[in-house]
Amino acid sequence: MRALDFQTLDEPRILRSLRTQWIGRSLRIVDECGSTNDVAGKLAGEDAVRGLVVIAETQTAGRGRNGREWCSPRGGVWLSILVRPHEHLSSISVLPLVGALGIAASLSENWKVKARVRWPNDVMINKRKVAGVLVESKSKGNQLTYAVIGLGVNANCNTSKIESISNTATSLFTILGERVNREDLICAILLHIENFYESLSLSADRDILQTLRSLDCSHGNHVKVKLTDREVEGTFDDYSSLGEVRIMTADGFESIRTEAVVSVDYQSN
Ligand code: BT5
Repeated sequence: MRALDFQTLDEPRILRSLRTQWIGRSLRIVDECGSTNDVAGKLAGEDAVRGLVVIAETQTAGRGRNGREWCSPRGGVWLSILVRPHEHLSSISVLPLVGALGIAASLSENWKVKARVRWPNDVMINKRKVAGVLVESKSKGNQLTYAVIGLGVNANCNTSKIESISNTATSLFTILGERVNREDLICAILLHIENFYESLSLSADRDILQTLRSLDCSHGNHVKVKLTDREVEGTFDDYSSLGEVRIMTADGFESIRTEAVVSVDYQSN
């Protein structure tokens, strides 16, 4: 395994390689921040354009869902995308899957690793978490003002050295045995996410669902899903739509809307 190398990200190099129309065309790279989601949210309130991407070399207070900690050492890819979904998105609950799918598709196509989406917001390789997605949003009345899609990808970091996640996480560096070019990785992920996002606005959810099923690893797993008002236990069956899944329980199939999910505990993954 080659040594880890923390060459810093270069904005002009990213912009030269980027093939997107609007995601990442406005780019802010910082060395360190608390959370890129907070920086993007603050800029959103200052009229930043949709598609703004904020990237940090390291985060001091990276977070996951429900206030869980997200370890963000140097060498990873920690970024947030600002989107301003209009009428075409009845619910932003599909955005974590769009983020996870964008990451899994990039890793599978461009780096030939078997990266799989684990509902609702994880990307797994060899049953270990290589990436996670955190979507946060702001509304005015019942009108969504903006959403921030936060992506954390363990690129060139050594997760086995971080005690809290050493048994559950992995990194591309660990899997491939060499470091990846993070600028290429960022460009590939942003392009995939833009394409999936555009498909949403064209109501081509069916196409995304098909890709999702081909890159999913949730099916067949025993899950305990904590919802806002109850808990559902059973076997993950399938996605009914991008925002809804079916769980086979002891009493038959139960449909769950992703927006009602507080946490998912995978018992046999
Ligand atoms: C997530 O939450 O997976 C969402 C992670 C989103 C991180 C990005 S980085 C850029 C942006 N800015 C932020 O502050 N956040 C976003 P969740 O499903 O709740 O998973 C959190 C759990 O994953 C933790 O409780 C740990 O067990 C585990 N974990 C923490 N750091 C990890 C890492 N680097 N790799 C793999 N697993 C990790």
